[in-house]
Parts: sequence; structure tokens; C-alpha cells
Amino acid sequence: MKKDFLWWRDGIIYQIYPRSFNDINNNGLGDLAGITARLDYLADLGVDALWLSPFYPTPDADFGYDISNHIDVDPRFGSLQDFDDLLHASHERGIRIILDLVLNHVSNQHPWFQQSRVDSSNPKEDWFIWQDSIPNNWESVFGGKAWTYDEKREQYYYHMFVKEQPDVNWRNPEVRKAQMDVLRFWLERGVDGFRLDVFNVYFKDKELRNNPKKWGRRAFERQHHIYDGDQPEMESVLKEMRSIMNEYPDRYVVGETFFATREKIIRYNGADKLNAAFDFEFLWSKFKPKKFLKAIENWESLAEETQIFPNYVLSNHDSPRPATRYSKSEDDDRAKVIMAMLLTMRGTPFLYYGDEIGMRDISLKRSEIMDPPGIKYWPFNKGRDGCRSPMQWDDSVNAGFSKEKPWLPVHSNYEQRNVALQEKDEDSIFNFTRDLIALRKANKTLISGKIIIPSKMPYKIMSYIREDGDEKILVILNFSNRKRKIDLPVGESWHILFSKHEREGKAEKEMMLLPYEVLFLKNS
Ligand code: TEU
Repeated sequence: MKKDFLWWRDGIIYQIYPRSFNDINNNGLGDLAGITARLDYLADLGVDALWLSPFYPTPDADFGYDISNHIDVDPRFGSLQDFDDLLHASHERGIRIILDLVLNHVSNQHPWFQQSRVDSSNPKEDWFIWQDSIPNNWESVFGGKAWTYDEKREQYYYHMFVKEQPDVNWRNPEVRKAQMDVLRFWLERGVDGFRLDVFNVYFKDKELRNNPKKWGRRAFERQHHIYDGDQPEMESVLKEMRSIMNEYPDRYVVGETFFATREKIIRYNGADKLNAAFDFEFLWSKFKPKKFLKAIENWESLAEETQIFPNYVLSNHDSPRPATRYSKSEDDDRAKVIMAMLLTMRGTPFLYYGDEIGMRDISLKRSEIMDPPGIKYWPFNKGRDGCRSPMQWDDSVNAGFSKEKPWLPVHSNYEQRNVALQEKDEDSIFNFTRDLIALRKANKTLISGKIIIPSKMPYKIMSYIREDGDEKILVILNFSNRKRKIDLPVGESWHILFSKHEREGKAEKEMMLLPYEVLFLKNS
């Protein structure tokens, strides 16, 4: 790789949901040693960094996003020693580690909250947001009022998510310092970066004013969230975090902006703030070129105004997987088209574990649902368990994930859909993904070249040019299940750079694309 390769911008970031990746200690939950054991697989796939969803001690009210100690490892997932081993073994393979920092709230079992609720005169009495009565109309994201009465303290506390996740009071300087110490703890241990969970809601309105109402389905959606997040104080926290990160070389911080908008992305990114903030447009798009193009054009026009480098998220632990969203069968044609698009973007690709083998969501009976919003809103919303099922490694019992009963069921398709089988199958989505990652690495144009979108595209076709100096790569993606004719841009002589259809050599002026064909051409 070239010297100017900046891992978090030019590389591929792979998200692992640790409890579902690989279970070495056979307790039905994945663990850190399990990830270490699969590093060769990840290096072979070609990813540059791993973002690990929380593995800290947690009572599991929100499956790890309710943390009871930010600077330790839950014994079910291993130990700090296992973490150090994972970090070391990853670095040996040139793979960076990004931790998920959840600093908006803690678990109600966290010692901070346990102390704070004792009475209103203890040293941590102001570490959370306490009120004598419910002061406003704020709602919790996962359903119900955002204020819950605490019997011990005889006051209400605020929680944006479930009641077991009290929000900390970022306005208290001691809290702020304690949070920065968490950052330092992990940086000192050698981590390469952080993903900040819902960072933009750390601060709430000082006067706790009512949110204005709007139309929406769920109570939370029936408000304009102008007072329970996005307060001006946030920027100074990002600046402080960035200045701490800058004490270490090549570190990276990406924010999960709660309800990201263009304005928020601009506001929170920058040389002295976040390196990147997610945009979830890809994750919510229908299988239509137009929808994806909108997301790309949005990023590109943003990048023109600012120095922000785009990123593209195909899926994560909160949303249905792309193969589930876009295919009704076990056919991977559509999943491949989307994967090809992700890996040819001018923007950091985020890949969620299992998407490289086209994993599908599991569907659960009501009694099996674990996720709080699923329990609350079933059947209107079945929660997020679907995309969190165990990784499918092989066709042995429990898909090779664990010898014990996994915490969530393995998908019933695992005997036909697993890593071991797909590694051997030339046409698998695994080999397709791995080949495209390698191609991206070998062609700098695909990483950092300009993206040029033609003003008119044939129906159901998405095509764009990546350009760096004289080099041009034309990406053609057939979103249709039919053959489609396309005319190639004139003025260039094109040859085939990538095709799975035994096309070779020079490209014709006019081409007949096969259903769902993925084709890359290069000028010569
Ligand atoms: O997610 C915040 C968030 O945007 C989600 O709650 C989203 O609204 C929901 O998943 C819609 O399906 C982050 C984490 O990614 C999520 O897993 C946590 O539950 C949440 O914060 C609280 O920490």
C-alpha cells in the first residue's frame, strides 16, 4: 500500500458485534479471544480496521449499550488481558481497533448512578439529570416517557433510551473529566479510535424546555428534537476529545449523529472536532439507483463545501441487513450489486460482520425477542435482534459459532450459507467481496479519485466514473433482473477491469448487460 494511505479514510472498516462473532469460551456469547482467533480470516478478507460494539461489563438491558464499567471487559467476553492480546495480534496484521464509546448514558447498575440515587447530597448527586417532578414532554427513543421515578432518591431521572440507561449530566465538570479519563484509559492501552454512540445528545437544554410537536407515528417521532439534543456546548466537548486524541498519532473518532442531517455533519466535523460522522442514507435506501445517488450527491456537495471525507454505511447492528432488505430469496445477485457500489465509493466503506457472506436476518417468535424496542412495539417493530444473529462459520453445530446454545438463534440457512463453503465457491459473495476489496486497494483511483455521475443514466442502471488524473474507472451496476443495453461514454477506449462473466479485453461502444451485472471498465 502507498505511503500516503490513511487507514481510517482510505481503508475498509469492519464492524463486529462481539457477542455474535465467535465464542471460544463456549458460554453461548462471542468473546474477545474469539475475535483474535479469526484475525487471519479478517486479514485475508482485507479489512483495515475493526469497530467493536461494546464488550464492557453490562447487565444487558440494551445488550452492551448499557455499561456498568467503561474501563473493563465483561467476564463473559473475556478480560483486559484478552483485549490487549486482541489489540496486539490485530496490530501485527496491520488491523486497527476502534472502540464503541457510549458516553451519553450508563447502566443504572453503574457505581456512578448507584451513588447518585442515594440522596440529593452525596458527592455524585449532580452526575445525572434529576428533577422533583416531570419537567417536560420529552420521550424516550424506545418508548414511554424519558423521565422515571427513582424510589430511593424520590426524584425523577432522565433517560433518552430505556429506563435502565440514565443519561449522565455532561454539564457537571467532574462528569466531563471522568468521561475524558475513559478516553485516555483506552488510548493509553493503544486503541486506534472511537465510535461515539449518540454523541450529539450529550447535552440537553439547560432550561429543559418542551420540544415542539410535529406529526409522527411513535410518540418520540411526534416531536421536533430541538431541546433534548444538539446543544451548542457539544462542540467544545468534541474539541477537547480531539485535542486528547491528537496527543497520539493517527487516531480517529467517528460520531454516530442521532438523526444525522447535512447541517449536523458540517457542524460536528472538522480539523478540531470529529474526523467523520456517519450518514445512514445508504442504510435506509430502497433498491433504486436514484435513492443511492441522492446520498452520493449529498456527500459530494458537502465535500465540495468542506474538507469532510464521505463515509458509507451499508448496515449495522441497529438495522436489517442489506441482503434481507433487498432480496426475498437466498439469491445474492442484489447483495453483490450493493456490495460493489459500497466498495467503489469515494468514501470510507463500513462493512458489518456477516454481510460478506450475505447473511440474512433471523426472524423470531414474539417470545424469543430480546431487544427492548422489539418487546415494546411488536409486531409493528420487531426490534433489532434480526441482524445480530451468530456469525455463520461452517456447517457444524451452531454454525461453528459456539459449542453451546447461542444467545440468539443461528439462521436456519447456515448449512448452505457459511464462510467455509463460500471460501471454496468461486462465485460466492464472499469471494466477490474479497476480490473487490483487493481491487480497491490495488487501484488508488477507486479510493480517492473523483466520482463523476453522468447527468442521464439508463433506467435501472447505475454508472459512474472514478477519475484520478488521466485514469478513469467506469463502474456499471445493473439494478435490474433483465438484460439492459448501455452505451459507453465516448472519447475513451475502455477495457475490462472487473467482471464475473468471462468478459475480457476491450469493451464495445455498446454493451448488453446481464441481469444484475457488475462491470468495471478502465480507460487505456
Ligand atoms: O443507537 C442510537 C439510535 O439511533 C438507535 O437507537 C436507533 O434509533 C434505533 O436503533 C432504531 O432502530 C445507538 C446504538 O447504535 C444502539 O444500538 C443503542 O441501542 C443506542 O445508541 C443506545 O445506546
